[in-house]
This record gives sequence, structure tokens and C-alpha cells, in this order.
Amino acid sequence: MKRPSFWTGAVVGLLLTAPMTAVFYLGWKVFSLAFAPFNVFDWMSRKLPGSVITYGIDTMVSLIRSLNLGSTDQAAKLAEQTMAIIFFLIAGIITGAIFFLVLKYIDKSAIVLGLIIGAVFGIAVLIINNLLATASRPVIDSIWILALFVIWGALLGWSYRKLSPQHFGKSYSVEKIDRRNFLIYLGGATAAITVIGAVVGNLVSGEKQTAKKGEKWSDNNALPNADAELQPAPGTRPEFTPLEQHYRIDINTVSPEINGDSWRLKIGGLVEQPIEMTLDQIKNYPASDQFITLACISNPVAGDLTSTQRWTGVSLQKLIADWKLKPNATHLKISSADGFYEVVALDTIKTDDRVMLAHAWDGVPLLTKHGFPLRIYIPNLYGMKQPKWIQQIEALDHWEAGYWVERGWSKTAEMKATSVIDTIAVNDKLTQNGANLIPVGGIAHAGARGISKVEVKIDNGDWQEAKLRKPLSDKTWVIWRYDWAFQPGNHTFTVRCYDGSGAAQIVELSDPHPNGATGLHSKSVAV
Ligand SMILES: Nc1nc2c(c(=O)[nH]1)N[C@H]1C(S)=C(S)[C@@H](COP(=O)(O)O)O[C@H]1N2
Ligand SMILES: [Mo]
Repeated sequence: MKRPSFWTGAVVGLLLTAPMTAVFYLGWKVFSLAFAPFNVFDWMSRKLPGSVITYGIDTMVSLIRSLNLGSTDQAAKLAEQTMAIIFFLIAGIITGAIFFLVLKYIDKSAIVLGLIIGAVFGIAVLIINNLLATASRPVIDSIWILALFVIWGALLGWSYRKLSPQHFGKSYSVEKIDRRNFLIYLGGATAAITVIGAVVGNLVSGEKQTAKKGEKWSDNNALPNADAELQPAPGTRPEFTPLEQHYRIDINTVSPEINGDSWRLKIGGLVEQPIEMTLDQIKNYPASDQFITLACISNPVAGDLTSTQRWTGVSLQKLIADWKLKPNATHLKISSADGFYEVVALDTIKTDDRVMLAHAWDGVPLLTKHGFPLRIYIPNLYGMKQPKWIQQIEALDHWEAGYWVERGWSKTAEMKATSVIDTIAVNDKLTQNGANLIPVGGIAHAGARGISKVEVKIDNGDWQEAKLRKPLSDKTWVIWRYDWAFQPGNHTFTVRCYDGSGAAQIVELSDPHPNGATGLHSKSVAV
């Protein structure tokens, strides 16, 4: 009877790693403990070269869009989480296979070796978990990770022993049956643990975090443009994105959970005296409210990675006045709990009082996934320049590349002008002065530069000016509408816009990487 093979090792690796993943999942859902597969994945995604990550993101966004998998950000997070678990299982399979292969040639106690491997992996993962700095309870997390990995390693060694011939000392055929029985027994036990872990974990995974009804500003207040004359064409997206529907993009499979009471904003670097501020101290400064359309630089033309909310925060002008920056300070480096960072010039802050540290959206504290307790707003720039979960601000005497800039994205990340056709409302025809009209509409946005004009073109006709609805603010998208005196048949609509200074939207097609997508949006319809 031969010793168990490489392939048996791979099977055992899978049989043990699947239930470990399920137990990690259960611990995460029930006790908010670290979920190792996500830790490893997030760490890898920070360490891999920017080009690989950008390729991965681009591929994912275009796959999600072409397969119509629904909202891009949610599908992307799900895809990342699935990949994280698959990578983890594959690592377990490979380790199991190599473990069995190595033991074939060296005559050591399998259980001791398994324990050692489990401990080494456990220590590596707990270091990764702590490096990510999103761990809220590092000590408990570390014990948990180490314990599961050590048990996993011991079981791997034990399985090898159970499957080894010296253990049986019987006839070949009896050994073969014993071996098969052991694998079936192991498979049954681990499948049961996996299913229980997954099902129970799913049951307790509470509702998505949201504000209570009546708590949000928008529950009790009319939007600032409630008196706007022009009504959106039926089917136009909501002008104000409901809080729960705001797109979400960041480098975390799971958002950092920060305790607002113990959190401190640390201000250091080129300051006379480093200081720490509590959330209440920041909230005690006079706050301002700004309606803002945020967009991700990865958003393709007409993509869904853009939303509009009401941000509340404190102008950085007011804050830096009390921070005693040294005269040679020229930039602030903003660092976040997840290891993300960006650098903003003091000149930008001094000349623009809209740059703020925001602590609320729609009148309630920032949701965890949107950066609780504090995020920055810098007008006219894509989201990649605007850290969430801020922890530290360091005054520098030079510019530095931020997280995505280091990974090959735009240094300035100024928002491109863009216009989108949301709807050609063929079922909402109206008659005006005897003419039959079909409402067509959508949005146009150019960062904080405003929109001065939107035009639509039907097939190869002339550009026609659309009507603009008074926007929520000069930083939000503008809703446009064009009532089309329709002709039956197939038609293609194209839209273009001009920013507040009259500059035309860029017509040339370009992908989001590295400067943000450009090109005109078209939509076809059969009437
Ligand atoms: N700490 C941190 N802040 C971050 C990011 C991140 O990964 N980590 N992603 C940025 C990017 S790329 C975008 S588009 C916006 C999205 O903000 P939202 O998820 O609240 O819509 O957050 C920005 N701030
Ligand atoms: Mo982004």
C-alpha cells in the first residue's frame, strides 16, 4: 500500500479549507471577527502592481455591464468577495497537495508538521489582518485566526496519518476500503460544518445599515430646487440619490468599522504641536451643507458609479486656522483607516471654502460604507481623491502621489464633463399645440463647473438644444429634457453638454483609465 498521494492531499486540503472558511464566515457574521479570506484578498489587492489591479477593475466593470448584472458597485463587491473565497480555497488545496507530497519523502510526524504549517499560516494571516489596520479588535482577531489555522493544520496532519499505510497495517484491500471510508467520513463531516456555517452566517447577517425613517434630512425637507419649472422626463433617474442607493467604491471587501467614541483625528507633520480631535470637537465647528454629485473615475460613459447626496461638514479653512501649521507647509496628506491616502494642496483649501471634512450625509452620520466618521470633499475631483474613514492628517512641504495616483491613475483627477440619456419615454407621449411629443431626458455633469447647455441629436440631424432643470446646486448634475416630435421607425439619440464656462464635452472616446471616461452617449429606440 502506497502512502496517500499528492491528489489525495488536494482533496483533503479542500475538505478542510471549506469548513474553515465557513467557520470564519460564522465568526465574522455573529461576532464580527476577522474573515481571513477577505483579509488576504484585500492585502493582495494593495500589494499587486497598479496595472494588474486596474486591468482587473476594468474587466470586472465591463463584464458586469455587458452581462447586465445589475448595479456595478454591488456586483463588483460580490465578485471580489467570491474571488477572495475561491483564492482561499485554492490556496488550501495547493497546501494540502504539497503537504502530502512532502510527507511522502520525509519521515516526520504528520501532526507536528501540520501544526507548524497551521501556525505559520495563522501568524502570516494575523499579521496581514493587523497590517490592514481595519481590524477593530486586533487581539481577539489574532487569537481567532491563529486558533483556526492551527486546528486546520493539525487536522491536515491527522488526515495524512489516517490515510497512511502504517496506520492500517492490514491487507491491501482492507486498507483501500478504510481509506475510502475515511475520506467519505471526512467529507461528510466537513460538508456539514460548511453548510451549517454558511446557512447560520447568512441568517444572522443583519439588515444593511441604514438610517431610520424620519431621521434623514430628506424625510422632512423639500429639495432646494423644489420650485424648478421643468419636470424630468418620465424615467429620468432620481435627482437626489436615496442614501441607501448611493454608489460605493473602495479598496475593501468589508468596510472598516470605526468606533466614533474612541476615534480621534490626528493632526501632525509640519505643525507647531501635534493635536488630536474628537468627533464632537469637529462637529462643534459651524457646519455647511452642500449638494454634491460624486463620481468614480472608473465610471464609464453612462455608468452607474455616480450619485448625488447632501453632504454636511466643516470647511477645512476653519479647521486649519486652528491647527498652527508651520509656514513651510504646502500640502496635507489625508490617511484613512484602510490604508488609503491622498494629498491636497493648502492652496486649494485656502482658495476654496467648499473643501470640507464631512461627517453627515442626508442629515445623518455617514454610513459605515461611506466613510464613518469622517471624509473629505474636494470640489471638481473624482472620488479617488477623496478619502473616507479619515484618521490622520499630516502637513507636508511637498506634493505626494496618493493611493490611486501611485497605481497609475490621473494626478489631478479632475472630473470630465459628461451627459447621459436616461430615458426615451415612448409610453409617455404628450400632445402640445397639436404635435405628438415623446419626452427624452437624462443628466449632464461637469464636476463643480456647472452645465450651461445640453444638446441632443436625432440620427444624423442637427443638434437641438434641450431644456435644463434648475439643479440642486452648482456641484450636482443637471437634469435635461427634450420633447421630441417623433417620427415612427428606428432612431438613435446622442447627447452632448457644455460646462459652465462654455467648454464642450470631449467627444473622443476614451476609457476610464487613467483620466476618466470621455465620449458621447447614444441610445436607440423603435417607435
Ligand atoms: N479610505 C478610502 N477612501 C476612499 C476610497 C477607498 O478605497 N478608501 N475610494 C475612493 C473612491 S475611488 C471613490 S470613487 C469614492 C467613493 O465614495 P462612496 O463609496 O462613498 O461613493 O471614495 C473614495 N474614498
Ligand atoms: Mo473611484
